[in-house]
Amino acid sequence: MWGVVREALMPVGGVGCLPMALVSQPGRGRRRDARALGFSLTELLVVVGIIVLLIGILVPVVTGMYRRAAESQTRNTLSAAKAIADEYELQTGSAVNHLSSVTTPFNWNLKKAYNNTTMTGQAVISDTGERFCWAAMQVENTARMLPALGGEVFKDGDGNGFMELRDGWGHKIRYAAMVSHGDADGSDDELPEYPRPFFASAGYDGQFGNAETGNASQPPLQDNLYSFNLE
Ligand SMILES: [Ca+2]
Ligand SMILES: [Ca+2]
Repeated sequence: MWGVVREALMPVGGVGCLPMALVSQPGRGRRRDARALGFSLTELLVVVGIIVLLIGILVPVVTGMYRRAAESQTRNTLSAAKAIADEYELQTGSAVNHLSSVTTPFNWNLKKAYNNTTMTGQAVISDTGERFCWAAMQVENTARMLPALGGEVFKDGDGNGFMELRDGWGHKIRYAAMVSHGDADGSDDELPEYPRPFFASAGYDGQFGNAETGNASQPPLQDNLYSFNLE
């Protein structure tokens, strides 16, 4: 290979400073003409190798940049959500209980999701993040704060009629709070215990681990993000 490169780069032989092409050398001229028609296999392999090397370097860099941006956006959302939860508690005297079932007539959330189409009936909110959003939309101050997070964060991404918060990867953000029997996370045992209401993102993998059982088959907890890390 180096022989090929050296021959291509070295000043060509010939008379004085005249290039080889201008000097009559019938045999070598034919060989160069043939090579000038295209790349040799060796040259192609070198080019392909360089491209593969560049992809190998660039893909992790771009992936890392995307992940850091998503994490940054998620931390901002978690922090903002925590501020909204604090404001809710200030206004109402208690945190949103994430375990109580909320049965409500189809409401603002549903109208918002379905372009103000009027619907009737009852719906039960089972998702903790949707329950928080629904409760916070009933209080004047927090009802203004949630939409201010933007349409990519505060949305009804699953189209079930209830708004939720989404993290930087588009996954639902969970909500947990202390309940009367003293269990911080109740039945949501993939969320850690914590004495104050908090929000949680499952991170880039979109999965929570199992904090209480330590089940080895569950994904690790390390990439999850919690609002209480920000305090
Ligand atoms: Ca929803
Ligand atoms: Ca995770």
